[in-house]
Amino acid sequence: MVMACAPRAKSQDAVVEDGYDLWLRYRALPAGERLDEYREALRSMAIDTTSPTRKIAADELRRALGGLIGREPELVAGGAESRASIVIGTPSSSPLIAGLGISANLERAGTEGFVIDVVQVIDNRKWRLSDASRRYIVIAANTNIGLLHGTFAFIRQLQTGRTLRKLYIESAPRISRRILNHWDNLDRTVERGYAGKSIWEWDALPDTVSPRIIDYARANASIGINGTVLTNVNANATVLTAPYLAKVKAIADALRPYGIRVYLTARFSAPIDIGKLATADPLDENVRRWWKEKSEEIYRAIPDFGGFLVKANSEGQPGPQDYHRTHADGANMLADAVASHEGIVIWRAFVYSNEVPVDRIRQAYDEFTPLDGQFRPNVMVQVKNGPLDFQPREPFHPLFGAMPKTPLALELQVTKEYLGQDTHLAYLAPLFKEVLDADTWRPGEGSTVAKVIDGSLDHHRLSAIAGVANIGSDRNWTGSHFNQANWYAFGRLAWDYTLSAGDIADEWIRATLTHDSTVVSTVRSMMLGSREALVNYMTPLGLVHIMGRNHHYGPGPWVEGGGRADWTAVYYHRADTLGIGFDRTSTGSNAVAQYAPHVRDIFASRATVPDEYLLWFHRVGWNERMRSGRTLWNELVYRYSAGVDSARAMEREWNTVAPKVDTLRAREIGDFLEIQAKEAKWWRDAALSYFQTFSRQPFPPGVEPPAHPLDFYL
Ligand code: GCW
Repeated sequence: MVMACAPRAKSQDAVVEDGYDLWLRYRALPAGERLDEYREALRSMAIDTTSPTRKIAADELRRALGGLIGREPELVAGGAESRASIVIGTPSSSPLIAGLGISANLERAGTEGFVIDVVQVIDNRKWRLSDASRRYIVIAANTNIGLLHGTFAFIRQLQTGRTLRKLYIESAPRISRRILNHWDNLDRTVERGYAGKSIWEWDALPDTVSPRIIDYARANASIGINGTVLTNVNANATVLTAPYLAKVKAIADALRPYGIRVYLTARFSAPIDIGKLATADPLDENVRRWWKEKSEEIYRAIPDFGGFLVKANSEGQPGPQDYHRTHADGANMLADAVASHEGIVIWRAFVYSNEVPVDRIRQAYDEFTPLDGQFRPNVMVQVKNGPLDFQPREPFHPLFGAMPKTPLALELQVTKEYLGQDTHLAYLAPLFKEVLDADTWRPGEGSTVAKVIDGSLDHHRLSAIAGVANIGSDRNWTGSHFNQANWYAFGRLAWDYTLSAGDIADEWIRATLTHDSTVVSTVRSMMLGSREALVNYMTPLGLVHIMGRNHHYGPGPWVEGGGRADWTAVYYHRADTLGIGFDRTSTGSNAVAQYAPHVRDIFASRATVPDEYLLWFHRVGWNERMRSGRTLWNELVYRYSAGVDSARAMEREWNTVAPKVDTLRAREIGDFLEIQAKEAKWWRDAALSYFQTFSRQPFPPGVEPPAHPLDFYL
């Protein structure tokens, strides 16, 4: 039955676009010079498909060209490589590539990178192309995985309409482990997931591996993600039992040809939960043996198992402190269990004790810095971008400048727990870049978080970045079309954090939505402004954690009481009739002292602290003057209102380009932007009505008053 409200397909809709194809959409490129160039240059390919990964690369390229230029390349038989227009291979799979003399370039590509070049080969010597009549596009790598990455990068060139004439790309990932963290439970619920159920169909596994897993692998490989933690950090030891390990093995086998390794979360009490031991004390011999044997069992099934991710002694999870041992004792015990297989342990620094302390955000630093230097070489400590919890904006975590002897992994949240979840458009590349580019100033200027986590600053062998996944069983994978861009941006930045947020948005739009230049530029500017808009209408000027209790979606600045103070809003904003903000300078909790002196001084002084972190570090009187010349109260009203204006503008801008986008997605995106604009006003009105009870001041003239009295919002 066709429902009355079903959108009528536009005449140009060839197929119903529902978002399933992500950025691997491969719809026909628009007619024009570029398409002609591609059709001329890309007629045939030579690739030895005897390896599963090379076969995947070949199939992907065939599919991409079939869609983008309307013609699949002919596969040239082995031995006749020089007749093909695209040659894909490693020096050992391709005699032509072996003879190209590009070993220095390939050396830089490492084990996962690649080289793409346009070359002419005459008498087995390589010539740069000038007026040549015969040229090859070469996708070369040292490994099959490198070839797959190179193939996807080449496809990206076509999707973004770049010329092939001067093509030369040499690329290798800056961070070696680029991992998604799924907070997926074994009952297929997803903690902080807003896109349906978990994609891991545990009941059907291991006999059936859903085709969605293969598409998940393709999507991740296309952006260079090479690891996935299947299970929630609030862990269930059942995943470590034999029947579940058989299921995990089936997933690992499916992901392996795409260069993706599987990791699991380890519940610290597993030796008790499933091992019948009386203790999980990390120094107990039986416990150590149990983990060793468990690890051997895992590696027998999954020889390239990545290792364990652990949340311990945090928010009620068991951990070594239950036995008066340290985080290092716990991590090292697990590290010893996986070391002989080159496994690693990723130990999370997101810890805070059950006794509510002076200032929760100080705790990870206080607990972990004394342990620097005590971890085994195969332990990484994974630190969230900010010291609190994935807020719309936080300053960078001070641990990034404080543990030089320990390889640190950066944990970002791709799922937008505190940023409007599935409905609101908030493109996160600017947030990710903000933390990657932040300068810790330890030991000196230029010591950015990016250089800490890529291992270069302190010469670590291990490097990692993690993104808490936003992926689920929803047809469009991520609950909204725009949320796909955050998965994409995470992968792209994990591979190369020097890419710009704008360029990544551009790629994503062209691959996912359309090539129409008006749509591209409109959507690009919407995306780039979206996170700042959200910060303004939710938590301007350094406010944090004023979302509703537990769900963290709508406004809840009035939330107080309940189990623990540091789960309430009032703990964080501290508003009263005198002012608002958390004093983290030396007159308050002094958390600012956790930064290097240069950074500390900037944050600690009212004269130099950036506006965006003002109320995070300072308590400010309602009538104090801001840089803008406005009083704090008026500035707050101004920022909240600016956020609403931006959300409304996004809705309007979308409506101008929506007719150029396929019907279903255009409508779904439009619906969510409408919700966002309404909810931005809800946020503004609720928060300002509440804060007004403290400021006791009117709204400045000309400002739209809240739609309802405060009671309405509570
Ligand atoms: O962001 C908070 C979430 C919890 C989460 C926790 C964590 C997995 O509200 O749902 O638990 O952080 O990162 O461990």
